[in-house]
Amino acid sequence: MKYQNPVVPGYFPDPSITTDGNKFYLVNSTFQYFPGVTLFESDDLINWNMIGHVLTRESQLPLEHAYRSGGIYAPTIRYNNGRFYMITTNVSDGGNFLVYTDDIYGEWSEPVWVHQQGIDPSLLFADDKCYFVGNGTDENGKNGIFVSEIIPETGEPVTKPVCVWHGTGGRFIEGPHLYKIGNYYYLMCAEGGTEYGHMEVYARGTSPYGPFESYAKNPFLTNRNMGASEIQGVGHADLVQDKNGNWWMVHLAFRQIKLYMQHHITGRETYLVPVTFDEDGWFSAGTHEENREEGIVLTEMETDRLPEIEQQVDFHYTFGNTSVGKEWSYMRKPLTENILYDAAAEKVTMKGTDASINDAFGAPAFLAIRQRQHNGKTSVKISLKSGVAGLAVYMDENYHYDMFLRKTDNGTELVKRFVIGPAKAEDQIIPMGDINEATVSIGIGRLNYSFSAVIDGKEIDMGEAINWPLSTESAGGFVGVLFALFAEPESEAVFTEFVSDQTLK
Ligand code: 6LW
Repeated sequence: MKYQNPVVPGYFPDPSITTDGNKFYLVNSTFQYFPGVTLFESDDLINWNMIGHVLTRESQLPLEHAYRSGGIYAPTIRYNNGRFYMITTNVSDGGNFLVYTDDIYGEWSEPVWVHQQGIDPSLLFADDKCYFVGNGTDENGKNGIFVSEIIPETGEPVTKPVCVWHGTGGRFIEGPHLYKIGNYYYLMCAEGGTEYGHMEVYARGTSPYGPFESYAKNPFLTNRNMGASEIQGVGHADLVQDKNGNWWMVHLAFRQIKLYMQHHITGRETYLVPVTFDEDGWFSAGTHEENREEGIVLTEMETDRLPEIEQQVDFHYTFGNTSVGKEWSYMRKPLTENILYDAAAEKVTMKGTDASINDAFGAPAFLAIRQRQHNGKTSVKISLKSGVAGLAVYMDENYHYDMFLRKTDNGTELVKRFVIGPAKAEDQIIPMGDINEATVSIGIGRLNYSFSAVIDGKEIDMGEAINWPLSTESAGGFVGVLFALFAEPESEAVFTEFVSDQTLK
């Protein structure tokens, strides 16, 4: 059968996977957005149903100091003895910590802080021990992977961290995961940075502390030589075994818009590739088409390891079929008093806070859902009571395109605004007189967004804009584009009739 990559499209980076022997579970990093660490379940590895988030309380997720793409970095999920553990880093507040739960559908524990350097922490449960694995800097200032033993329920160290591997020489060794499979410990990491040179490498040894012998064909998974491929930035992977004994790997990558339009909009996403062990216990991953030594990743993957199953690649979101805490995210803080989400009435009432969507910090009245594909349209009806409220296609506070209503002394107006770094342009202003309501739409294309509105039954075409300024290549950072409902300070509005249709083709 054929399946489509990414298996979780849209900004769902740094995937980590585990299984309780029944289902598969997946987590991703979430940076400055609340709640934190998306959590999915799957029976077949290609269709992922969102359970919700791991970090759902402010006591677990202080994001006050989280700058854009700060906050929660790469998580790891592991299952051991009936208990799930998720370990991650809050780079803006507190560093490395873990939480655990015995009920994957329930609440997770309060944070257990693990006072060790580095990012991308991971756990290995083996032989009744729990190993902490993370990246860091050795005494010579060189990046490497550190391993120590800890007590997971308290975070207490049992042994001192030891630098066990420096990787194969690529920059930014990160995303380490340690496994015990048969008689070997396998240490797998990303190198090359999370951009176009990204790659995955591994080494193995007979002790968790090494010495580790590097696989002869490293990097074993990368698209860095695949200039014409839509998929770029392949790395940061995690292994899992299915019920039939087959091995798989989830990893992050992104979809560039075109061969000569090298930018991406939807952030880093989650991909799936098959993994094969040879008789000497070394593994390879992805496909080896074009006789490449390294494994590569394609948008359409052929496999005989899965039965014929349909895969969900198109998304239809409304206020009725989504919820806050699942598809919708707040900025930094759950603003339940300012943002009333009424699923039954399919409406959201928003009151501004003291923060604007143009601010680098603070918690504006903001509720956002991911852009997951490159075709479709997002629309919402806005009834403005006061101030400024609208719909944005939003990368971060410095890069967003907005369609908003604004009250002025001469009545209400509809504004299309581009915020592109230091340039903030109100591109079109349409006076609405004493009408306070409009449906605004942002169409999604591969290269452009298009803008339109309906005011008093009259359709208005408001043109197109190239999407490049909102891309990661322009804005920087680790997240992807979102569709955000917002109300500015001293504003109030009601949003209804939200529809976001997003399709692969
Ligand atoms: C992640 C690390 C990385 O923790 O970026 O560039 C961080 N690579 O692996 C955020 O995704």
